[in-house]
Amino acid sequence: MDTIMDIDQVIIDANIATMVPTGPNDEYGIIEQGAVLLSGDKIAWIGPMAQMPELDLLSIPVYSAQGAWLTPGLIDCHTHIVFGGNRSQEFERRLQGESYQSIAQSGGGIATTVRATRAADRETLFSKAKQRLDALLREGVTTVETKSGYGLDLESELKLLEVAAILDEHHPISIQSTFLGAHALPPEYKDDADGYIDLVCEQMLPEVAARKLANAVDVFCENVGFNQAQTERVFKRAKELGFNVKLHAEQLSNMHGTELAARYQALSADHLEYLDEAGVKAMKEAGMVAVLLPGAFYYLRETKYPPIELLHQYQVPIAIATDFNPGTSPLCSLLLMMNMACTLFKLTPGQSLLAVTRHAATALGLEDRGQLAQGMRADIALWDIEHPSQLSYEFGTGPLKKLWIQGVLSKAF
Ligand code: DI6
Ligand code: FE
Repeated sequence: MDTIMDIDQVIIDANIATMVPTGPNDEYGIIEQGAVLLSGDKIAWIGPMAQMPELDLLSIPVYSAQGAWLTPGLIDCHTHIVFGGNRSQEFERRLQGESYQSIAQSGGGIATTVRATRAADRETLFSKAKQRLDALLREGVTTVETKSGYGLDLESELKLLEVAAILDEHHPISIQSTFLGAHALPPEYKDDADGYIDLVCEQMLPEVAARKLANAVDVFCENVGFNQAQTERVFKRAKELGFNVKLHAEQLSNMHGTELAARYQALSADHLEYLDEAGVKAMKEAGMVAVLLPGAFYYLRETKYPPIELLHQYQVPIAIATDFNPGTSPLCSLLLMMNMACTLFKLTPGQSLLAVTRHAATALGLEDRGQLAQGMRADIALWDIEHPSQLSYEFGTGPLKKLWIQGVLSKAF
């Protein structure tokens, strides 16, 4: 048997949460007393040890999980990890009573980060973003999506995407880049949002496409961001250039951006606190993923909850992510987000693990990861836990024991 000869690593004596559900009562897809056979960067076989194909184990590295748990490597499907500076002083102002919006109106907020990002060199941007990726890696994260959007001119947006490409090359985590040129209005285009959208569509998008610097295109559709018509112009151009699209939608108000995103077959709509039933229905019909961001909800002390019940009722897949960014979610922990998704958004621990594995992969249009199954990427986390619900239940105990990314055992442990 060819496949068996190609096996180069074996993990035995593991309890496995495959995240391939076997029925309505098994959200984890559990294999007890299981084994995984790796061939290069892929999973060649997975199943109960009792059914494992015969192998010459003396010639292959064998890792015993000693009854600990394997899950797919976690996926953080919405972040903004590449930017300059930080906004701790604006945090102090917020604590003294100023609102996020009023700080933005006085020239702070995203504009503060744009100034710091434009001034930063590639090395500084790289080393700061690397620290954040290292923190996620220590929590079993193997894929991270990151957006541009703090440069807001051609050169600075390209700089952010180039840093993301260098991180992808030099860091074990797999990086998926999203172009978010339409994040906010830069100072040069104050009072001329349509003029800035011209720049995004006519210069930035073609350049990003030509240099293959992003997999997807996102827009901040909001009363403090861009309106429906502007969002649609970006989506049209992005689709012409072959990009997937996704949207920051209904975070602070209901702009009906989600329905627009559905018309453009967006992969996901993200945030969604102000989403209504028509929007949920549109997501279902378009096969979109709802990406919920409990860190931003918590950090802004939001009181309007995303329509969780409706999302469940219409069976819209839910993903969760850190939204790591300097303004509304400086929280670099996906395990914390899993806990918050349960405590704040009433997800079950099983739904929360699905939200950072299978559904997060779908939100990025990636079919080769997010589940442990034959043929998938060998992105595998080994946890010192007694049940996968423990990943959402407790926080701060560092339960990760080992991590394989594309079959390579990470050196961080
Ligand atoms: N929504 C958010 O929560 C962040 N961006 C966005 O579109 C906020 C970004 C920031 O304040 O820096
Ligand atoms: Fe975001």
